[in-house]
Amino acid sequence: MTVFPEDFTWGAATAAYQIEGAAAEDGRGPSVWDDFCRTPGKVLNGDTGDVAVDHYHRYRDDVALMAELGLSAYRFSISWSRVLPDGAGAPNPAGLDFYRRLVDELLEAGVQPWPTLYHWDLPSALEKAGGWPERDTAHRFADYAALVHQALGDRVRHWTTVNEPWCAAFLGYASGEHAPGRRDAAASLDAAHHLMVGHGLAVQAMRAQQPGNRFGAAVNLYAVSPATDDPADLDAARRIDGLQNRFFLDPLLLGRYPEDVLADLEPFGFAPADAGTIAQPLDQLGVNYYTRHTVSGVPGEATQAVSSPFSAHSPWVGAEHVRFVPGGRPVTGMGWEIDAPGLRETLARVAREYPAVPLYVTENGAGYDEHLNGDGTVHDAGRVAYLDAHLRACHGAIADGVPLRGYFTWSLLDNFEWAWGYSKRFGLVHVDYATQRRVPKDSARWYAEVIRRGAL
Ligand code: IFM
Repeated sequence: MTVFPEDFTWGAATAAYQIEGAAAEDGRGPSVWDDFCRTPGKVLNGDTGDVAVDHYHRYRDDVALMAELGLSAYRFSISWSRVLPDGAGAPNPAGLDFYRRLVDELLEAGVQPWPTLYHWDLPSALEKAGGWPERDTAHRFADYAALVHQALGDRVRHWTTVNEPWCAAFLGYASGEHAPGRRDAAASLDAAHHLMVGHGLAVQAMRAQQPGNRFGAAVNLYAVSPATDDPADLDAARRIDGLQNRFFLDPLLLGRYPEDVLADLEPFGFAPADAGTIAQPLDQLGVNYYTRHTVSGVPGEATQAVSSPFSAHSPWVGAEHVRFVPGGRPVTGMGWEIDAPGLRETLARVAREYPAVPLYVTENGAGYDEHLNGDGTVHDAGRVAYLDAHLRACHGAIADGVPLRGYFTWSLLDNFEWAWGYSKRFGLVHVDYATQRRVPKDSARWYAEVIRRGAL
């Protein structure tokens, strides 16, 4: 039997724009994702998060579902524009109140709340003022973090500042596949840097309020392999690993950007004092892991299944041949290769190359295009196999000595999958988007049993 430590955190994750709905209710202001969804051609089928899975109104039922599954923690995000409709200035009491009620409900059900402060839904007013490429946004983020932490910090112990800053910066400002849909390589690097600075300022502000709480960020890391040992492929792997992984891990944990990446990104620059602001001591680091990238630097056809800013609107020079190539593994419904050993490798790498920090897998899961059977079942064997393999990888990492303390699957519920709209389902629980009926899939029952036994 594969037994996990007794105090292992078993969780599931979601994000505000993907589940809440109630986009124009109770004083919520618009975010870049509201605007992006309304721009023709940006989101599949013109889908929006206006209603999403109506969690704003159904949060009590959803917390009851979590309790049924036996989750020890629930990772959710806070909508900045629900709390501060203009991103700054006067707070919206009804918005804060929603999160107070959610936290109370979770605590009552014995599920630890794990909020993330930024999961990509920048208030529109702040984007109009320049968005993340503007330094001021980092300061507004710290103010917002302090406001939310002031309201919830007495009952919420674990805090995540930013989620997947790589996506927010490079999909949002370089490739334009995500909101706000800009295609400006230089701006995307400033955005990445300011997300990091915002993280540091937010940790400082929150820690000053409650030094005993636990603070961290969640980064999306990939295992990266060169397609061959051709020097061009090795260099492509260095570049992808550099911009995808080390460009965020190094400033967070080492207090500097990787030199080789800075050389690739010239003339990107930043104020030297920022390095100290970013590298606040961390109490936890969230690792979101989905797949491995196999990359080549040899000219050839782009065969990537993964949408990426690295190809079309690269924020660096001299990398025109870097491309993703198939690694020959089975894929999920997203076209992402399934590589559980890559998770073990990634966790071991963080533990080996960076100062010790408690790690949590804050996202891991598989998206498919599934449907409910006539008998009210969803047989998602692919997801069960995916989760099983990745949890075994987590167990292996713990056996290797990695300080891995918990695992959150993405996602609790089917939800709005960004530019893919509602076409891809990641949930343990199926949602009928017409009726909002929730039906646990086979994977939900399987995960509940794993949690109950603390073992695979
Ligand atoms: O749905 C997203 C989530 O918002 C961030 N991480 C990846 C997930 C699957 O694409």
